[in-house]
Amino acid sequence: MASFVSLDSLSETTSADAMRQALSSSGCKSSACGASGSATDMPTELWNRIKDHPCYSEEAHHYFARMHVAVAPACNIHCNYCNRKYDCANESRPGVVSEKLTPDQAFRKVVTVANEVPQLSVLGIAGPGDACFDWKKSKATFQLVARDIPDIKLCISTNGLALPDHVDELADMNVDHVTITINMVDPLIGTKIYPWIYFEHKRYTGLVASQILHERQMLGLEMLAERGILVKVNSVLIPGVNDKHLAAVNAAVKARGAFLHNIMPLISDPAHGTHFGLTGQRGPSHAELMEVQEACSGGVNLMRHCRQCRADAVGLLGEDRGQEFTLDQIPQEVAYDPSNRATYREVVARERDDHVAAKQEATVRLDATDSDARILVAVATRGGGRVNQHFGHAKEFQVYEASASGVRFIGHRKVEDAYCQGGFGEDATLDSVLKTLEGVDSVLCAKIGDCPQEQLKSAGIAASDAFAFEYIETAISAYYATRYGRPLQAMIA
Ligand code: CLF
Ligand code: SF4
Repeated sequence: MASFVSLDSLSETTSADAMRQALSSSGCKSSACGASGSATDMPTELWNRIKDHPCYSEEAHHYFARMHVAVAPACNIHCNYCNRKYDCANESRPGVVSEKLTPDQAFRKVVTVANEVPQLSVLGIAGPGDACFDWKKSKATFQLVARDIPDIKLCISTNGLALPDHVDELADMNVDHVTITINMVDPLIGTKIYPWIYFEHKRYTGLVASQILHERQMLGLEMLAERGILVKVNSVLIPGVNDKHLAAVNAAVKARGAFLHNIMPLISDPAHGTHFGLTGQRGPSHAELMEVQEACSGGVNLMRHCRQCRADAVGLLGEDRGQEFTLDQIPQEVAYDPSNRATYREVVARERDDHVAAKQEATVRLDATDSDARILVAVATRGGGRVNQHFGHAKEFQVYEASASGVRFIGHRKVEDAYCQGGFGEDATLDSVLKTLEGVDSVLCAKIGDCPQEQLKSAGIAASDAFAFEYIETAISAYYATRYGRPLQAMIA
């Protein structure tokens, strides 16, 4: 259980002090706070700041959407996993290019999306270069949007080199969520990742470059934490380069007040034209990623639901509606209408209360099984925290660990090609789905045909649509109880 910091104790200090106290005395020691936490696990003030942010709260990502605007193309460092033709790979999937926008175009796009996507809660700037180096455009965009949509959360992602120069302005603009990509705290390791940096009108290479970058990242993090701004640290896991080092990164950023640590697998492909891609540097397997996450457990809370989205991503994490909002589809004149978002929030508030009750029931049901079994369950979901997607339509599965002690979110697995193509199942794509599901014991979905169900069974994976449209925790606990517990009827009664 998380240790709890009472609201009374928070009210005796300043907001920033309170937040630091809350982070150091509850969140960061607990596996419940941060990405996987909920209203019952943390101080109310902290929960209110993350509950609608799909990246900072795993629970929120079932309900709320983010959008990125690609207003910041310039960058001041070079990363060996980056090709400057594409978006910043520190926050975005490498190999994708976004349509670059001016602040005015970005503003029109945000208003258009806010009117049409009621789930929208966060505006992020994550490139396509570095949002703090290309500061004027990032700042102008935030100012325009905050003027018309004051309740939208502003979020920024940076490599950290220029960050200390803008911390005060970020605080003044109410930017409450900042991501810094920190891949090392040992500059020697940095030399394998960063060939050069550009700092104070000068280019640096080798150890000096990494030393400067490291110092600026640590300074930026400390300055943000001092001001009570929530900092997420992204680290790109590069096997053989920093895999054994990320636990030290986790400890270092924890000591400086980071709120979350997101360990992202390197995506490396010769077709992306990056140094790592061209020199055969591979990315980690699912198992290697889980091993590093395990090595970091007990430190800063880990984000496990990142989708490595594009610098122009729009929608719930895991879906990308960016192509519906390209510049040619955005009206020249736009006016913000808050009604859709307001109605959606009322509905979500009710749904969330229901969901909390369902989770509590699931915990009781699992506990009653008294079983030693620990299984991985993959869920097909379109959002809302429910098992609500057809097996054949799933482009990703959310993976949970189920045991008598509870249901724990582990991460997601992307599917190269959904099984159902044009209304029919494809054997070729089923092979790739099976590979995606490696190590998973069971699949829960809204519907599955006899044929794929049999093939999954032959591969040792049970599949069921018996819990369609239930909350994920309800479905998993009921499924687990049917396999390992007393008869389901007795559990539910
Ligand atoms: Fe964007 Fe990043 Fe803000 Fe989220 S994304 S700037 S914190 S609003 Fe989220 Fe996308 Fe992962 Fe980033 S899923 S890549 S962590
Ligand atoms: Fe590329 Fe981003 Fe690194 Fe700049 S910070 S080099 S845009 S990955």
